[in-house]
Amino acid sequence: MRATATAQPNIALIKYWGKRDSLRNLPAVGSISITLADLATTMCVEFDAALANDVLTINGSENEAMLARVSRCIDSVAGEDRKAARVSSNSNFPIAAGLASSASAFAALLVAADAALGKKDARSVLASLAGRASGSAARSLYGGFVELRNTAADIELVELCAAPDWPLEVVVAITALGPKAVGSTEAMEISRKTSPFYSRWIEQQAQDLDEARAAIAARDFARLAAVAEHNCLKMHSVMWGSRPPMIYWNSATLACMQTVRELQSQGVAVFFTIDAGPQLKAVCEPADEARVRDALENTTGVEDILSSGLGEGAKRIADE
Ligand code: 2P0
Repeated sequence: MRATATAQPNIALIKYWGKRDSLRNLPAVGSISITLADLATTMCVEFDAALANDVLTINGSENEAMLARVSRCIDSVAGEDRKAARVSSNSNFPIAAGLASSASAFAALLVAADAALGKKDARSVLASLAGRASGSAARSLYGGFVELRNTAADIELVELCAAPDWPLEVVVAITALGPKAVGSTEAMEISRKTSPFYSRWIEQQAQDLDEARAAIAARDFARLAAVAEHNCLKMHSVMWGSRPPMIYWNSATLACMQTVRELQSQGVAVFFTIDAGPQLKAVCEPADEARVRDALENTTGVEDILSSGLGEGAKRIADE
């Protein structure tokens, strides 16, 4: 009753921000993301009748803070009447760095728990359960360009384009490490309750999704760049207009945006996106990766750079 799985974080180009059902963690809007290749979380789950309670280890240290969420996620696939589990999670990138570590963690957790139980649930079922644990985690079950759609009572995931069919690179400029002041779950609720822009955000999402889907189908970089930057800045406008306001950027985030603008003016095919944190993610074509990386590395306030191509969805791997 032991299995190991790996999953990569994903970066939303058309963002998920807001919930229509907090209890079931159903998003208010659809979203489109790209799954990364080189950053990964590996999760090992072992059910053991000799254990009294679930035990969670993250990067080698026992972790109490995330344990309840992890246990609930295992219950969702195993049922509550189950053996306790020993869970160990290892990521090759900084967690709490605004890189959606919860997405790769819960996607890998569900694949590993399902395999350890010998259940062989469909990917779509695991994606739906991952979404209950963390909205963005549903997308990490799939690779390449992934759309999360709302259905009447649930979500469904569609792989719009496999990773090798449109190779892009993501360069992440890390401007500050450490946990965010307000977590996404709480921030989304504050936006829903207080931002005067929230209802327009919800109303306009379908047209941004249509535009991004068409750009991806046509492999039209400029078209995707325009709608992705627009959607990102619109999401942040919702946050800035909330009470209290939620400003996740720092001065280096803005400096990185300026760097991307300068690269664009020099004819480089690159665009930025920013999530609920201060890191800037620059998306570009592989031929421009070194130039984009170099420009961001030399931007004031950038502490570290990570980069990755696009990869596959969560999968089981051999036990370590
Ligand atoms: C996204 N974010 O689409 C958006 C953009 C942050 C900004 O999904 O409450 O950790 O656990 O469902 O998935 C981050 O929120 O939120 C997120 P919950 P999650 O990637």
